[in-house]
Amino acid sequence: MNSMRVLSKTLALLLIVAATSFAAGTTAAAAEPGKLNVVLMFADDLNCDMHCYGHPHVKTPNLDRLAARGVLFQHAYCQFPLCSPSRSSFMTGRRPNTTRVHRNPGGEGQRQTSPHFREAIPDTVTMPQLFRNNGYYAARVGKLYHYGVPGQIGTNGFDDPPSWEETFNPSGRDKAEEDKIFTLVPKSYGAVLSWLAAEGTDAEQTDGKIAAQAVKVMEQQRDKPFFLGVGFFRPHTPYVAPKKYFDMYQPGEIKLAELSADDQTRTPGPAYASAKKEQEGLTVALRQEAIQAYWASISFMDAQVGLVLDGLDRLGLTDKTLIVFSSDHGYHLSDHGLWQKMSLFERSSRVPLIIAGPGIKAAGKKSASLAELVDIYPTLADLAGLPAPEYLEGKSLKPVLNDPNATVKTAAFTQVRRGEFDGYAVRTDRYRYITWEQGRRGEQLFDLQEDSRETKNLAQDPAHATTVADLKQRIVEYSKPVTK
Ligand SMILES: [Ca+2]
Repeated sequence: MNSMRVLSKTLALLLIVAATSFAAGTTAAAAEPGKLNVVLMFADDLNCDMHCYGHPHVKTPNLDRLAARGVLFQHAYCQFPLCSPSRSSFMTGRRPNTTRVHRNPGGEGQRQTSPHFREAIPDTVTMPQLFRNNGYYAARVGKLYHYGVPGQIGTNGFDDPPSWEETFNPSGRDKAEEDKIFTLVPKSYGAVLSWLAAEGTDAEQTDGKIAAQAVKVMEQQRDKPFFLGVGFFRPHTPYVAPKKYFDMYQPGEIKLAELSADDQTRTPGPAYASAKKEQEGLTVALRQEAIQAYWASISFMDAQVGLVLDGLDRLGLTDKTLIVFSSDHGYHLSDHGLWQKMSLFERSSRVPLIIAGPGIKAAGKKSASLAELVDIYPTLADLAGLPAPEYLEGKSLKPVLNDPNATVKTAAFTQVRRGEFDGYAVRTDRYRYITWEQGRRGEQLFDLQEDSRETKNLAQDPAHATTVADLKQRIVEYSKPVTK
C-alpha cells in the first residue's frame, strides 16, 4: 500500500469519525420544527396492475389519489427481483454487488443462507438511519427489510436494528387462520400460489393492523420530524383479502396473456428458470382464480394505503410530509408462462413508484424517465435537505419531480442469480437487453417501443448488432465488483 493510499484511508476514517460525532450531536439537539416528515410505503410483490398505471380492471382509488398529487414513474425498476436482495439494496442505497445479498435467507431450494448486508458493508448508513442521525424519529411498521411471508409475520423478520428507534410487527387473521387458505402445495403458503377470500373486516388482517399502527405512530410523533416505514405484506402470497375485494373481479372475464414462440419453447432456458413445478399445466380456470385473488389483494392493500393518507390529512401532516409508494419487485401472472418473480423480463423487474410531497413542482404528472429503486434514498435525502453518504449508487430524482421530462439516467439495471451464474438486464428508454452468464447461456434484446410484451428476441438480428454491443458493454461495466 503506498503512502497516498494510507493517507486517503486515514482521511476517510477521520471523516467517518467526524460524521458520527456530527450525527450524534444533532440527534441530541432534536430536529428543528419545519423539517419534512417521510412516510415510506412499500407493498410486497406488487407489479404495475393499478388503475393509475393504466390497468383497465384493477381498482386502486387511493393510490390514484396519491398519484394525482405526486409524480408517477412509468419506468421504475428494481435492482433484483427478490425480497431480501432488493430491499437490502434500496434501504442502503447500494447495488446488490455491493451489499453482496443475492439470496433470501434460508430460501427454498437454496444451498446456502443469504448474508445480511452488514456483513459486507458493516458501517453503511441506511436510509432511515440517515434521518435518525439527523434528529428524526425513525420507526418501522411491518415489512421493510426481508421477512419470510407468511412464516415470519408478527416477528422482526430479517431486520436491521440500527435503522429504527421503534419497530411494530402486527399479525392478523391471515396468519392465524392459515389452514383455511387454498394452496397448490399442501401446508405451503409463502412461495406457492395460494389464496383465500377471507371472512371478517380489513382491520382484522395484518395489513389493516399495519395501517392502523402507522396512523397511531404519526399521531404520537406529529410534533417532531419522523421517518416512518410502512411495509404491507400484500399482494404477496398467500393472496388473502376480505371477500368484498374478490367480488370486484370476475375470474371468467380475466384474459390470459398469449405466449410467444420463445415462451412456448422456453428459449433461452435461464430466462424461464424461475418456473416452478406446481405452476405448470394449471387449468385456465385456476389461473383466472389466482389472478382474481392477486388483484383482490392489490385493492385491499390500496384501501390500507388510503387509511394512512387519511391519517396524514386528519393530523394536518400532509403538507409537511414526503410520501413514497413502491414495491420491492414486479410479478408475473402467467404471462411468458411464468408466475411470481425472479425473472429479468419487464414484468418482474418493473415496479410502481409514486413520490408526493410539498414543493414537488410536477405534482399530478406521469414521467417516462427511467428510475431505479436505488434512487429513492438519495431523492429523499435531497428533498429533506440531508447530506447523503457519498457512496450511494443511485441518483436524486428531484429534477424529474420538478419537470417530468427531465432525465437523470440513461439506463436502469436489474440482476438475478441462477445457482452458479448471474443474469443481468439493462433497460434504456427503448430497449431491454438481457445476458445470461456473460452471454454464454443466452442473450435477449427486446424493442419495447415496438414489442411491449417482449415476444421477439432481436439479440441475434444483425440489424441490431450495434445496439447489442453497446448494451453488452454497459452490463460489463455495471457487473464489475465495486471496490470502494
Ligand atoms: Ca417481495
